[in-house]
Amino acid sequence: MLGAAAIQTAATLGFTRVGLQSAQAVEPAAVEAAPAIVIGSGYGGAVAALRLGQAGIRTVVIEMGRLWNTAGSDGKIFCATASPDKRSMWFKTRTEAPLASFLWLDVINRDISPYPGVLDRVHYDNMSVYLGRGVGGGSLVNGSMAVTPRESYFAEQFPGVDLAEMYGTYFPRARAELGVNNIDPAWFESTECYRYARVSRKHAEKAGLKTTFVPSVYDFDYMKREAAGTATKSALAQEVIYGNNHGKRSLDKTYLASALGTGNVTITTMERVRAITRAADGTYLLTVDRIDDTGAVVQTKQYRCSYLFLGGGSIGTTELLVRARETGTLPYLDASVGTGWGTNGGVMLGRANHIWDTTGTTQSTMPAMGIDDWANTANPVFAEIAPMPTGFENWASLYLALTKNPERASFTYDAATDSARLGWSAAQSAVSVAMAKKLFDKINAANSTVYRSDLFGGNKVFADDFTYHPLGGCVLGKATDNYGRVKGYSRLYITDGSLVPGSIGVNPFVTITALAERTMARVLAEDTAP
Ligand code: FAE
Repeated sequence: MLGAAAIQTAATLGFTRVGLQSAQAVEPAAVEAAPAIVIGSGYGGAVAALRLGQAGIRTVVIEMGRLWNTAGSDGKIFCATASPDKRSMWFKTRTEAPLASFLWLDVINRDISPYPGVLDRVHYDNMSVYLGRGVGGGSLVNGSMAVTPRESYFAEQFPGVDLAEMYGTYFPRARAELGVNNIDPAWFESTECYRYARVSRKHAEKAGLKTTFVPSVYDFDYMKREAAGTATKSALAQEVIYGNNHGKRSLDKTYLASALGTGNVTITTMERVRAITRAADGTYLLTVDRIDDTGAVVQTKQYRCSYLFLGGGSIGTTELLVRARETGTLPYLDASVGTGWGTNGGVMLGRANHIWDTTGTTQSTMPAMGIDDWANTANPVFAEIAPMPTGFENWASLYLALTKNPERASFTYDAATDSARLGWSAAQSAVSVAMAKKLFDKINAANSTVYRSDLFGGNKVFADDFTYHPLGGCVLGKATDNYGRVKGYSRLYITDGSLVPGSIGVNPFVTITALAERTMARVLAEDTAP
């Protein structure tokens, strides 16, 4: 448990904006209760927690991962990417890094012992999904790229959302709270750690393409000190997908720290919500499995609340609601729950550089530049220039291309495993690959370069079987109203990436955060108890 406030029984709860009169009469002793519960502590959950706490509403956040605040025997909270140990991945026996090989050699992944590590890779047919686990969700493992989507594409994806309000109020609010900062362009031009990005820019420009700087929630001043040798290295020490020990403004340092600071928010960890039902009095009852470091369920608990906020992410929230609808615990959920899922059109690929185009032995793990060809209506692509921080010169340029892939998939409930199955096909990934290939064929042609085929296992050139950006499943305006209120149930809300209809054209966490801010502003203003 975190925070100043312990969870209290409903009989002793005090409320300011949200009432709970009906719930107080029927409190079984074994049920822990709060006026509001938030499931998950990623972007959507963290925004909900802060705004509920500031409104004076006692709130419990339930997170299935750990709190990452204790150093291991090496003195570090997170393990090194180059020598990952059990802290790296969520109950795996071997790491499953996105870059699976180098020069076709299996030198990247390591055997590890199963443990509630920080990065998960969830496997479905034809697609696997990387997710952050722990207090802070995806913010613990992501690349910090804090991109606001183009207004025109946001409008296409969210036709019911007021653009002036989004771009005038909620995006700026999200960026401020997340601590978004920009790289000093002069430093970018001179530092060794972004040589790789400058090389990729040169190659893109030779093909007539534009590049753009990308804002970040990694503290660029800290990174400068890393480069100068006056701060402990993190982005410059290959740290990213298994956690950053320094420099990153992850949610535990921003939204969640502020939420705890209100004194009204408590976070429980290593507790996984399994089922949601609605009691006759209108409160929500959650069945929650408490797990230990081996993954064993050591206790099954019940929580109850009047207001339930779902922040388990595209995968977590969608699975909970698909299960609830199909097992009949929330039978009135809309038929669109479980639909509208996409990968943000993402494909990873590498290019082989000429011997004179060195990308450097020290590469910042935090991308700071992208190739922006989204305005090309024939083939819209935004490609982040990604690092490949091997610690030695590898003559590779790596990219995560986000394409305007219109393909969407649905989840179905599998009773045998009590889980949601994703119906994504290889042909749906091929659409993203074709778009990425068009752009990078052009870059290769202009620079007389070729693709790398040694990085993703076999001779795979385009890594199209995993995503960092699972989006959708409970799309805004379909599974919910226009503000994230779940259709069919009152006082049930979604604030996470499941609202985004499969694609947003840029890295998604700023959008998820801003939409959550918009939902919370509306809900706190309107959904008060009688
Ligand atoms: P998320 O952050 O995934 O949080 C969900 C939380 O809920 C997690 O902590 C879960 O453990 C927890 N949870 C789920 N189910 C349950 C349950 N049943 N019971 C209790 N707890 C539960 O969701 N995005 C960017 O914008 N820029 C980047 O540079 C970037 N890089 C990325 C790099 C990597 C390696 C990865 C994996 C992702 C990256 N992303 C990036 C994506 C971004 O992190 C992701 O879109 C957001 O984290 C999604 O936010 P949500 O709030 O939807």
